[in-house]
Amino acid sequence: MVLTTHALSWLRLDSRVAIMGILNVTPDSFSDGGLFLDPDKALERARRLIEEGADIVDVGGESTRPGAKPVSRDEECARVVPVIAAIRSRFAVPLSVDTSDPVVMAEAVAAGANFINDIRALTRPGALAAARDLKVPVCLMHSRAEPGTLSKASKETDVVAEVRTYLADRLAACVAAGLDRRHIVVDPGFGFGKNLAENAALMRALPEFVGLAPVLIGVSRKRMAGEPLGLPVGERLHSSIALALAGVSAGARIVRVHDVRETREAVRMWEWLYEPKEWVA
Ligand code: 9MG
Repeated sequence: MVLTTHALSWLRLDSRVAIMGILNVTPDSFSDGGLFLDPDKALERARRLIEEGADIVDVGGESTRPGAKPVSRDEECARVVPVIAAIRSRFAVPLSVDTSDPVVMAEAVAAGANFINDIRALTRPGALAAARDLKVPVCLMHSRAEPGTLSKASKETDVVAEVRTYLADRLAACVAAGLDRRHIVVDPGFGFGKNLAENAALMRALPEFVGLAPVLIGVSRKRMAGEPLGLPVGERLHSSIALALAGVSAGARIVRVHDVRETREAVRMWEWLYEPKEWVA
């Protein structure tokens, strides 16, 4: 599927919140590692996400959980490219590739991806140029550290100012490099090197980010959805939905989740209440 309309208009973010379904093609992701490494299982997972109403499916081949092993470029391509190609040959759903590597970006887009989700905000060598040349929308996420060291990275700083400044700077770097500003989405990176209090502060301050670009949030099953209530990873559905709705109330327009159907219903109810004129089922 080639999404030719300009910028992100195909996600219709002005009229609804988009649900991004997570497809981890990894052996070691924190909540579903190893479940979808087999391409047939990955395709089945994609089918389910689409049936449940995902507006975009995010395919990733590198785990970002603390302690995760780095993955080589070849291995990352081998994990995500055939899966993206297989989904694209069967479904018209927009597809996102969760990667920081410029070669993986290019191969994924050639296989049918329409969006780049980069937890390193295009800071890897060659990533800015690749995103510019590929001309697909990009999510720039803030992270304080490499995934393997995430939980040790929190600092004694004003996290909101730090993240806002970082995202504004990366946005400016992208525009200076020739990316279309309308192609850019920002994400404060919940959990990425931030402690619980910092994650909470970022959620409360989310309205300060919406002036930069459309905001994407990822809170699904994360530590901040578990630790405050003492919930293990497998029991974080309701708390994840509560956080997703807090984010939507604060202005987030894309929500990255494992549990599409449940989150979508909650978000659509919120829209029915608070954005009735624009509400689309
Ligand atoms: C890949 N990945 C894991 N968590 C994420 C989050 O919070 N945001 C984005 N954009 N990507 C994420």
